[in-house]
Amino acid sequence: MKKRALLCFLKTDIHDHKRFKLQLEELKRLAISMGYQIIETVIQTRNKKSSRYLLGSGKIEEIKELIETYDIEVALFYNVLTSKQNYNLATALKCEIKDRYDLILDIFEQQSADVVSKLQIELAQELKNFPKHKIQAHKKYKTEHAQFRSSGEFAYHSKIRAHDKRVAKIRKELENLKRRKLRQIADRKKGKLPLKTICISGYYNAGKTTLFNILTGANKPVSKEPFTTLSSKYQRLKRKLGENFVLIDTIGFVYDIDPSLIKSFELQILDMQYADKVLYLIGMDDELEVIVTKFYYGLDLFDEIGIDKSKIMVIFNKIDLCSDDKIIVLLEKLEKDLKYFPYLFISAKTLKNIDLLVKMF
Ligand SMILES: Nc1nc2c(ncn2[C@@H]2O[C@H](COP(=O)(O)OP(=O)(O)OP(=O)(O)O)[C@@H](O)[C@H]2O)c(=O)[nH]1
Ligand SMILES: [Mg+2]
Repeated sequence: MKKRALLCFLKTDIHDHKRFKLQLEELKRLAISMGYQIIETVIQTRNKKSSRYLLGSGKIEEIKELIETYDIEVALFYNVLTSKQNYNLATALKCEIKDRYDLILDIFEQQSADVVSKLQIELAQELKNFPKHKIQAHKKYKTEHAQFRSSGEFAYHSKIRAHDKRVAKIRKELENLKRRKLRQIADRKKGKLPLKTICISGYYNAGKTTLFNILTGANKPVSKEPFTTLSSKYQRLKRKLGENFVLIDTIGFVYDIDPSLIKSFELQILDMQYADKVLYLIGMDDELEVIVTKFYYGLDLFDEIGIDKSKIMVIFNKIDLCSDDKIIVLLEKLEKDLKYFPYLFISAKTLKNIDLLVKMF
């Protein structure tokens, strides 16, 4: 049975329509991919967030009614909530509360199969959820009967200690894995014939793994679902296409992701930082305005995670799904910024321009 969900969104910029549309679409896509049944969507436009509930108290009353009428089990907020807001909302609405950050972490958790991703996700969850659990535990032991207070207090402090211990342990394990990865990166550059690394990067669903598979002969999983690939995959370029290249397929990003969330994938970021070239793959199946918005956001994200612009190649994929006119209009819209990058239009499905792409390596 699918969980019945209500989507909630606080829109703080009255004049913005484009970004908002994309943000809401993205929230719906993520919620559906996590198996929620979306029953209703509540949007409030006001320029100030309420520190108590994020949304105004009138809106909260409205949401309460919707939850009762439609038997809603979870309220999914686009906006990232503070621990206090989360606690207040859960108390007032009496249903499960999740924000976009939690939702993305849930998808990551569902998709993760390898040790590195699991550790990184667990650490991000510990750091995100702990302040919320702390508030809950604190309220609980304060409201318990006085004579039980000391035992409640003990449980509370032992929980904090367990959290700190677990976080320290994960950090140490990740640090070891990071050192091992840096050694592997250095080894690739050392040999007689140093290997050049090409990292395929970009939004989820852009076709990164599809491209990786055709360039290397691998058979890694491909799907329309968000974050099919989490941990990095490495494989040599097919021999007939060229010598001494290693391709890397890695985690995709999502529009408007919290930078701290993408930074939790430190090991995958190392792959992008140390690659000789980064292919910034963009799907041409989105609407034109969405492609433009995503293009600029992606560039900012590369900047944020320390990827040198000089090694980025912009690759527009899925041209089998779009008209020539769309390509012409897109080029006009991006003209002023695209000129700083080598770029190409390809189709990883029909193999259009794949030979030209390899020549650009
Ligand atoms: N029509 C068309 N579909 C494509 C093309 N490239 C990829 N796809 C499809 O797009 C979807 C996503 O492809 P993936 O290769 O899994 O995308 P990804 O970028 O690796 O996604 P994540 O691993 O989730 O980050 C799949 O359904 C592919 O079959 C293309 O050139 N044309
Ligand atoms: Mg993939």
